[in-house]
Parts: sequence; C-alpha cells; structure tokens
Amino acid sequence: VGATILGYPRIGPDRELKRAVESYWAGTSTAADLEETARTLRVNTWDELKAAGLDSIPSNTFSYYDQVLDTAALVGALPPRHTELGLSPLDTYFAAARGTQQAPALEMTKWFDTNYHYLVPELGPDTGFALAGSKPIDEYVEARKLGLETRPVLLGPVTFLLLAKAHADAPEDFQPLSLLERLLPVYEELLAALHSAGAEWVQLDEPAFVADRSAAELAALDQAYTRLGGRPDRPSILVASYFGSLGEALGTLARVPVEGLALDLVTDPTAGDAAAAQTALRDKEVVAGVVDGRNIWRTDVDTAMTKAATLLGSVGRLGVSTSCSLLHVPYDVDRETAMPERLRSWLAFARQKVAEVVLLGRALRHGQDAASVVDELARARAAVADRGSASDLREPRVRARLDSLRPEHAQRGDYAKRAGEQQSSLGLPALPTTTIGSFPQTDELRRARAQHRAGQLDTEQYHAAMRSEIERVIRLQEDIGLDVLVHGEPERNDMVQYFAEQLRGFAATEHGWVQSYGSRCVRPPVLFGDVSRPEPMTVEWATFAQSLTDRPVKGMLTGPVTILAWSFVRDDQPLADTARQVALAIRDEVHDLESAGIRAIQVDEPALRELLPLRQSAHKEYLSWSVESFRLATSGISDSTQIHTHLCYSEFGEILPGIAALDADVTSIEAARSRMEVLSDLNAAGFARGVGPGVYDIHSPRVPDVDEISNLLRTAVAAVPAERVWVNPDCGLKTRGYAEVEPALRNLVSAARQVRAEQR
Ligand code: THG
Ligand code: ZN
Repeated sequence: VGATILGYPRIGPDRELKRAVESYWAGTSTAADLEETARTLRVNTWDELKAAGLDSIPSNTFSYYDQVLDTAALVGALPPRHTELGLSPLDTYFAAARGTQQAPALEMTKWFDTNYHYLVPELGPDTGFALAGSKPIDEYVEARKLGLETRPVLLGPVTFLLLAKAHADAPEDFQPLSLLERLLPVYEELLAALHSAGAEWVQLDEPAFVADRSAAELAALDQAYTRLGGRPDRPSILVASYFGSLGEALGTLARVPVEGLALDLVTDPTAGDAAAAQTALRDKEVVAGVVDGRNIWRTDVDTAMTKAATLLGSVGRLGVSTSCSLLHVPYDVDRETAMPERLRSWLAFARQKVAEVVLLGRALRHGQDAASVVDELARARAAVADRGSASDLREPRVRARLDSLRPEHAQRGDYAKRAGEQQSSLGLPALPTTTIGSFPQTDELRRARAQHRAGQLDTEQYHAAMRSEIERVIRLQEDIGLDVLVHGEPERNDMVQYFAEQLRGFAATEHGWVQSYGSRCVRPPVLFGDVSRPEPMTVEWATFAQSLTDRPVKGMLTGPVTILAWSFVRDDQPLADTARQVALAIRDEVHDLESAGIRAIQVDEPALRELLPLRQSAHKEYLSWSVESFRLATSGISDSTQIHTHLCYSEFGEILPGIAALDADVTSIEAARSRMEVLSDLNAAGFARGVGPGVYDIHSPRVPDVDEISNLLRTAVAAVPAERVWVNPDCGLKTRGYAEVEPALRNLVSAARQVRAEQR
C-alpha cells in the first residue's frame, strides 16, 4: 500500500456536489447533469492524488449523500417503503435519504465522535441481502480507464451491521448483527467482482471496533474476516480502523487471513507499540495513520516518523496514512488568503495532508537525509517550531485567571432556594411555554446579512433591520401567548461561528466547508490560541428585545463543549484546559446579560454527547471536565437568574447523570420522537430540575395538533411534578418557515393551557 489516505472530501472544493444535488432535487437539472458533476469531482480527486505522489489511491470515497446509505443500497437493504415507490435507483436512494410525503427518511445520527451524520440502516429478521448495485466496481473501472489503479473503499460488513438499527416491526430482541451470515455472501460476491475487474487491494472499514465490544461482536469480526479472507478470488484486503485504538480486536485482526491493517496512531500514540507486539503481524502490511485526518494542524514530522518507526522490523511491510478519512477536514488551506499568514502556515487541510503523507512515506523509505525530502522536512519542522514558539497563543491574563479558579467558581446555590427566587422574579404559570431560541431565517434576513458582508448595507442599517425583525418576533410571541420569549437570533449564522467571530483566539475560514450530512456543510472555526471575550457579544440584542416587553426574554448562548465540538481545536494543550478558557469567556457574557437585566439565560450544549469518548473507561474524565466547564460558564450569578440549557441531536442514555450534574435550572431536550421516555430516564438518573421535553419534532414541516401535544404533556406530568415541566418544541426553529411555526406554536400554547387547567 505504501503512502496512502483512507478517504477524501467529496462535496467539491467549491461545494459543487452540494449545488448539483440540490439543483437536481429542485428539478432544475437532470440526473445526467448530476452524474456529470459527480464524475468530474471523482476524476479531479484522483488526478490530484496521483499527482501528489500517493502509492495507493482510494476510490469509492465519492458519495451522492452518505457512505452508509451507499452500503445499504449496495447490499439491497433499503427499506421497502422506499424501494416500493417505483422510483429510479437514484431517486430511491434520495427518497431513503430525505424522505417523501408517504415514506419518512432513514434516521440520521452522528458518525462516531465526529460532527458528520450518517443514515441509519433499518434491518429486521425479514431483511434479505443481495448485491443490488455496482458503484464500487464502476468507480474502480472508471479510474482504471483513466490509467489509475485504485483501492476501493467499502464499509466493512460488521461495522455496517453494528451501525444499523432494528426496524419498527422487528421483534424487541432483534439484533442486526444476527444477519452477518446472510450478509457475508454479498461481500464475497462483491470482492470477487472487484477481483475480476482487476482490483489489487480493497479497503474494508471497521471503525466500530475502536469502541468497547462484546465477546459476541469480536467473534463476529473473527468470523467475517476468516470467511472473506479465505476466498481465493479476491483483492488483498486492508482492514481499516480509526477514531481510536482497537484494543482486543487488534489480536483478532492480526490473526485473520487478511493482508493489511490500518491503525490510528494519532488518537492513540501507543497503538504502534501494541501492534509491534503482535507476532501475527510479521507477514502483514500495517498502515500507520500518523497524519491527523480530523484536525487541521500541520503534522509534527518527527513525532510522526517516530511513531511509524516503532513498527519497523516488527511488521511485514509498513505503510503511512492519515489517521482516518479526510472527509472531516476542508480541501485546501492555500485558498484561505484572508487568514493571517502566520496562522495559515501552521495549518494543513486535505490537500496539504496528502502531501505530508507522501513526504513521510519517502522519508521512511529513503531516509530523512535523502535529497527528495530534506528541504520539505525542514520546512515542515520550521512551521511546527514556529507555532510552538508563538508567544501570542498564550495570554498571561487568561492563564492567571485559569490558575486562580477554585471549585466554588463552578457551583451555584441550593436549587430549592434558586427555584423560589426565580419564581418570584419571573412569575410564571405552571407548565410555562417557551421556544429553543431561533426563529425562521427568512430570505430577507439572509439577504440583509449578505448585503452587510458585501458592504451594501452599513452597520447602522443592518442593525436597524435586525431590530425590526426582533420587534416583529417579540410581538408575534406575545400574540401567540408564550411565557418566556426569545429575540429569535436573526443576527446569527451558525451558533458556533457567531461566537467564534467575536472571541479572541479563534479564526474563521472562507472556504473551509466540511460535510455535516448529505448536501449540508459547516465551516468550523479554528481555535488556535488562548480564548477571551474582548466585549459583550449578545447583550445589545437581548436587552433591546427585553425593552420591548414585560415578559421575560431569555438570553441565548452556546456552551463551551459545543463550541469545542464544532471547531477545529488546538492540539497543544489538554482539551479540558481549552474548555475552561471558553467557559470563562461565556461566563463573562452570562454576567453581562444578568447585569443588563436579563433574568433567564440559556446556554446550549447540543454537542455534549458528541464528544463522549468511544471507550467507557474514558467517560468519567470527559464528563468531569465537560460538566465542570458548563458549570463554570453558568455560576457566579444571582440565585434568581434562571439558567436554561438545550440538548439535542443524540441519544442521551449514557450521559443522563452528566445532564443532571450540569445543575441547569431548566433543560430542554429533544424528546418528541421517543415520546417522553426521556423523563423517566432522567428521573432514574437523579435529575430533579425543570425540564422541557420537546413536544413536537421541528425537523419535519408537519404541524402538530393540540390533542397530540396535550396528550404528551399529560404523559409528562405523570412522570415529573407539573411545577417542573416546561413546554417547548424539541429544537430551534431557524430551518422552518412561519407557515408551520406560527400554527404549531399556537397549538403548543393551547395545549399547555388545557393541561395547566387540569392541574388545579
Ligand atoms: N452548527 C454546527 N454544527 C452542527 C450544527 C450546527 N452540527 C450538528 C447539526 N447542527 C448539523 N446540522 C446542520 C444543519 C444545517 C446546516 C448544516 C448543519 C446547513 N448548512 C448550510 C448549507 O450547507 O447550505 C450552510 C450554512 C451557512 O451558510 O453557514 O444548512 O448548527 N457547526
Ligand atoms: Zn436543538
């Protein structure tokens, strides 16, 4: 394999694929137009990787939407509700991804501990697998016709099943992994087809095994690769692991009859020693993932070579690679010409990381003094040394403040006393109604932001436009009859980007798009230095909104863990220290909001679950610093100031005790789909604060009727005392339109009034 990467971005350097699929969905272009854009993207990627000098180029890293969905389609496992719509294969695929009027989409969830979302396959005892497509073969052949030998990348069969869920009609105890025997023949057929097309290597991704796995799951891994490896008519197999270390699965994968194993030496620097100790790897190729595939810092080439060198002499052959697919980083840092030049010189995006891998491959093969690498190694060392010595990454004031922190800085007063004072301050009815924070972002608002950016609207005009929107949203909420109002966030783009733009220690990118799901992308900010808040960020908007009404207006902030999770974060200090710095910046804002007369402040942590380590053994430490950083951000204020938080996008089972430990006065939580089950789970975890289980799903345009909401509320008040129950949608409203939002909120208020009346 030599020098390689495990995968590459596919949305296009200028998000060409996003535009092409969205235009196809809108009916303004044809399937042929879309296919042409896709083909151009694939060819450009291969050409670039070839020219960069990789020894092995991956293929089948392209996807119209998601690689897990691709796999489900490939093995004939899309749900009947989508396959029976009578659509073309491409439209069936998009129907599974996005849903149709009659057939809801597959569920979407986070890809391990990243900010990428995959579509969850739905399987049951009745699922029959059959090779139902030829995408990996077609793309292999497509590259081959261009004179390029590639290594098709497939999601491995065991991880595929472990990422799937039981479909709605499956028996309660059904486990997708029980379908392994049925699935393996499809993979055998696929390997045989790739073999006869000429493929020398294939990559099978099994990242599920960097998390804790049962004996049965490890046995399934053994069974799968003993069987696939035993086939004579197949390419050489590289099993790829990433996002952590394999633990027990390392022994299994060393033993089974496959030719190569890719390891992530970035998340676990000791993984190389563990592999070197496996005698079964002496006749295999081990691909050392030493270039961070998830972060954007230039690689420390000496550390990388040292890590890779621990394997020299212990394994059959040594390859070098990125730690994971480059899907998680933007394309090209050279385009970031607006970024300070010195900062830019410390960064590597996908294109630069490919060059790093090639350089490391050459240095390992020919030695560090070889003419082909000497200058480039020197430049790489100089950049890393420059970053290491940059004094402006460390702010004495921030450091001193961190050093002076004591446990009481992350502690609020007794909850019962707080609840009493908040009740006197806010005067809310039982079952108070509120929203999560954002209101629809209209075309008008987007236009105003774009015009302001382009200089066509000066700051005063732009602010006037925002104030008039805030006034409209406040009047609407009063008219609907909500109890705790919000200003609606018209001035914000992304909830992390908005704060990063105003905090010291962060830099924005212009072109640094990363796929979040399907055609949707985010532009994570770069957290490069010590973080502080030069001036108030949201106070002007919040106080303007509060000045318009007698009802309480909630201040709206993003929490420290979510800011970290959705940024590229410095790797030169523990994440916990960086979290504390961000927490102090948010704490300053909380203080200023309170001083300005804001009586309720929401600090959102939707990504709290996302950063939870994949191994149980690391949970305690993570929850300790993440919870502490939230508390640090929300303490040091009056008992009468009510702290809210909001959590969404995930299953919270594993972190319920952490949610309780946040000690927020009110927690709004996505629950519309799990029908209030979260409440009894929270009770069991010892949670005893205000809670707003989302009473309808904002991810769908459907307007819930009053009975539906009031029934949910009756379930809620049966599980939790009515004085602690809040009534709210399950997430922000910015992606919706007023046509749905207004009737949905009116129904929500009516339902709350009904159930409130029943409480007397
Ligand atoms: N912000 C960030 N990360 C996130 C979310 C977020 N991760 C989880 C979840 N929310 C992902 N959801 C979305 C929803 C919408 C979009 C992206 C991620 C989206 N993006 C626009 C697009 O691709 O067209 C671009 C937005 C822009 O112009 O800034 O619609 O909220 N960081
Ligand atoms: Zn949400």
